[in-house]
Parts: sequence; C-alpha cells; structure tokens
Amino acid sequence: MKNLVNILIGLFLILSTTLTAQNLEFADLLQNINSRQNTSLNGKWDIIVDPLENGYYNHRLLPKDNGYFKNAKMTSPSDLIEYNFDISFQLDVPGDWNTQMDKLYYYEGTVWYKKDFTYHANSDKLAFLYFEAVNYEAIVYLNGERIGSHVGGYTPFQFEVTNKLKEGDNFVVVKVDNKRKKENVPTVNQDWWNYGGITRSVHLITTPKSYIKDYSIQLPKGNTTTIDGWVQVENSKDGDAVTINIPELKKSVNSILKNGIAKFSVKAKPVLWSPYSPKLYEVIIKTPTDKLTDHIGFRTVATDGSKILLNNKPIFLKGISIHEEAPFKTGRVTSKEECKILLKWAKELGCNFIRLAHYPHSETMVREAEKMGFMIWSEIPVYWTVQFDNKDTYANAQNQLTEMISRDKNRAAILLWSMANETPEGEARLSFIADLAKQARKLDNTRLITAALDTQGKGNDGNLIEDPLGTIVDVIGINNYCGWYAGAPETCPDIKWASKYNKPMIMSEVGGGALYGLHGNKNERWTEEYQADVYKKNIEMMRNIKFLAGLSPWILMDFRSSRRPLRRIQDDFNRKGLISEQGMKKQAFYILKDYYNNENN
Ligand code: GCB
Repeated sequence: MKNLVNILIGLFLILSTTLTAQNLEFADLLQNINSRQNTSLNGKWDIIVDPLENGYYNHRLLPKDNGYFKNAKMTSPSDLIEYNFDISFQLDVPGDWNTQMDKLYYYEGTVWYKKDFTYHANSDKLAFLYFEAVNYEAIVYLNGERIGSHVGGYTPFQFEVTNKLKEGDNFVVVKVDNKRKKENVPTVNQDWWNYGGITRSVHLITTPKSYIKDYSIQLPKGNTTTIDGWVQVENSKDGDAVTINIPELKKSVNSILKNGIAKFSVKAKPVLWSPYSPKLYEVIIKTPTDKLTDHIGFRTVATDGSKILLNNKPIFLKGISIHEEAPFKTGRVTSKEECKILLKWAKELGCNFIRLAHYPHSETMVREAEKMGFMIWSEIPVYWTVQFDNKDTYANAQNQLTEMISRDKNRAAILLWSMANETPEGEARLSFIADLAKQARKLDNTRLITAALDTQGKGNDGNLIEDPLGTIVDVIGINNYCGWYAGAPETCPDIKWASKYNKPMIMSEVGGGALYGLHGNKNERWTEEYQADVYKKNIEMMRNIKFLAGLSPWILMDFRSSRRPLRRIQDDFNRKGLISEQGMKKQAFYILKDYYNNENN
C-alpha cells in the first residue's frame, strides 16, 4: 500500500505554488454541502407572525427571557403562556411566506419559525446548522439559546452547534425579519418582491472532528495546463496529507497541511469547460479523516479589448436575465425542477449565458446551469440607491459579496461577478463599488468584474459610456430601455453608441412589457406586438455596437413586483418577461430566439 502511494506521488508532478494567504478571507462556510452527511430540516415549520415584535417578551409582566424562542409549554391549566408553536400555523421550508398564506401576501416584518428534530450524539463528530438563505435578517436559537444571527437574504450561513445539541429531541427557532430598511442591501426600493422567510433549504450537517472545510480547485488565470488551488482542513495537524484525486485525468496529488491549508498545483490537460462542452470532472478530496466529492469544470476567462475570451477564444454572450421566481406557482424557486424549467427555457431561446439578477441565486441553480453549459453573471443586491456613504452598508455589501464568492468559487460557469445594478453616479458610490471590486479581486483573481450601469441617452447624438465606474470594471454592463422608458422603438436603430473605455460591453438589460395574450397594433403598449417590436428595433441597434460582447435582455419570465400595480395588465407583476408566469411564450421570445440562432454563433 505504502509503495502504491509512493508510486502515485512519484508519478504526478507537484509544483510549489505562489498562492498567498488570500484564501483565509473567505466566509466561514462549509464548501459543497451536498457531499456531506446531511440531515434535511426542510418541511413544515411551525410559525408565529409577530408584526409588533412582541416575541421577545411574551408579556410585559413576565420574565424577559420568556420569548417565543423558549418554545415554552404550559405545565398546568393555570399557566399563562400566550403562544404555542404546537398548535400554530405552519409554513413550508424552503419557501417564502408571501405565496403560502393569503394574509402574508404583502407582509413585511417578523415571523418566528420553529422546527423539532432528533439528534444522536457522536463524540467523533461536529455538527453544523446550515441555512442556504433566509430573507432578510435571521436570529437563530437552538433549544432556547441564541446561537447567532445573519443579515442578507440570498447567501448561506452556518453555526457550529456540536455542544449545543442534546441527545434526542431538539428544537430550533428562527426569527425571520424582512422589514426593508434604508441602510440595508438592497435598500427600501426594489423592483422585485420582498419575499420573506426561510426561502432556501436548511441542513444539519455532521463532519469528522478534523474536517475539510473549504477548497479552491481551478485553472490559474490565463493557464489551461495547470490545475491549482488549496484545501482548508479544520482541526488538522501540520504534516497531515490531503489527496486531491481527479480519476478521469489520472491525477492524484498529495499535499501537506500547514496551518490548516494544503496548497497544490499539478500539470494537467483537462477538456475545457465551455457552453459547447460543459465538461465537469469528478474531484475527490481526502484527508486522514474526511472525504468529499465534487464535480468541477476547468476554463479560463479574460478580456482582449472589447472581446470576452473563454479558453483564449472570443465568445459572444447570448444571454437572458433571470429572477429567482418560480415558474407556474410564482414565489421563490424552491426546487431543482423549477431551476431546470427556467434553464430549459433559456436553452430553447438559444442562450449560452444567463444573468442571475439581482442577488446570488441558489447553489442548485448555479450547479444546474453549469451542467447545462450556461456562462453565468452572478450579482449582489447593491441596487439603485443604497447608502453609499454608510460604512455599515458597505460592510453588509462586502459580506454578501464574500459569501457569494466563498460558496461559488469552484463553479467554472461563473465568469462574471457583478458588484452593482444601476447605481447613480457620485463619489461615494464610486469608492463603494471600487472597494467591492478590490475585495472580489482579492478573493478571486480569475474571474471578471462587472456592474450594470444606467446609460440612458447620454452624449449628443447617441449614448456615450463615460460613467467613471468604467475604469473599475473589466466588463461594462449597460441597462438601456430604448423603446420602453426612453424614445419610441423606431428611434432605437439610429442610436450611436460610443464608449470611453476599450472594454467589452454587455447589454445587461433591454426590453419592454407585454401581457401574454394581449394583441393589437405594434404601437400599443402592453401588447405582445409592441414588445416584439421593441426587441426587433433594439436588435437592430445592437448590431451597430462594435464593442458589444453579449446581452442579457430583461427578462426570461414575468415576476412579481410590488411597484407594478396597473390593474388587469400588471396586477403586481413586472411584465417584461418573454414568458408569462404561467409558462406561455410571448412573440418577443421568438424574435430573440431568431437572433440567437441566426447570428453571432
Ligand atoms: C431596471 C432594473 C430592473 C427592473 C427593470 C424594469 O433597470 O435593473 O431591476 O426590473 O429595469 O423593468 O424597469
């Protein structure tokens, strides 16, 4: 056996690496939760709706610590306890509350969630409570004790709970609050539904005491013949070995742990991941006590003037923007099947690229998209007018960015990290986003940085891109609604686009609204004909943009938004979808499909 190990080590080249300690700045998150021993805490949770924030004190005259998180029970008929989870309403987790209960449709406030579960202690194991996402603020209690909190509605967080679990029966209570606040990210105004709740899955994960916490396994920037990275092992001993095995490439690398990190680098010639061939390799990571399996793709991405290069070749990004809105039932996407429906529609449209707007979507969505060969733009909700001069707002945005990159850094499909969407120009905004970009590059120097800018009718005879943010990003995103918010559709083809920057530009939003099934003249708003014409004219416009490297029109499917009240047309939906929320394709779908099928292949 020893000989075999020696032969393997001898066979494969281990190069010394020049990685810095950058990897230690990632969020405190277990990588690749699906490859771990995992008990799902999904299903029915008991809930108490608490608009007045009374749950901390059940009654002003009762002891302060008798909040709902105690999950108290009456022990005699004379006890005064004015709540009881056992007979309360229930909600499904994962899921938003707005679409599960009529009376919570517009609700913004606190809901207390409670779940019972059993646990059998094992002295060799550690246990973690892992939340894939809770919108917006979560305060978590285990067996009546506060274990921590999290802010931000679209990224995962976890708590190590080994010593707080009891043998047998346990309960977890989560106070979920989705009240909008000016200083939050996003801020008070947003054009999508503020779905509240434990919107993604909850897991109780166990690991060995010395466990693989995190890793990064990728091609380094600009190099298609070396796989390198690091593995972080908690509670390890210096000198312990980590093995990274990629059976299909016949590569097995041993690397030695020092201060919990094992760096490695190995020569290899993987088939490169691309939309044409979304090749993923099984990667097995092993330590003396732990083992994980992942499926990882290898590719490079770069820019050259106004081109985006995938694996050193120019590629045009034929995309579509997507919100995490469930097809047919609306509300938050909660299953792999729903992700697949959205992605299949994008495939049918002829896309090789998706913009996951305006916040990090679920890991399931990213992984399914990667398998299907979509290049991805992933974004944090720095949207419109967040408080750019507020340090706490910045810290919140940076934390969400760090959590997004921490979770998805091994996903080859992600080419672009987006820092922001349509933020008004100004000094505070520039330094806020520049600092985010700096943080993103520090964590991940292999991907491209972008942001969606808002350039409506600037310049004398056209649209000139001169937003100073152009100096910060690698790829310029432009949201432009010619024919909808600005000018009539027939004016679009004549718009001349120019840019101060020799960088690729993605038309990150373009489009208009239509109610599925509403027909009429192409000059009548809300008809499918009007929307189709907006697409036709904008496609003509885009043909003339020399530095256009791709587009992600707004948007694949109609989605709920509480700023869209127009009765009988919008009814609380943003109608810019190419497909209705009930899955019906509008005429514009076929206009864009034609463009993608016939041009820019
Ligand atoms: C935008 C925003 C997007 C909106 C869209 C619209 O520019 O980025 O969030 O939903 O316009 O429909 O107005």
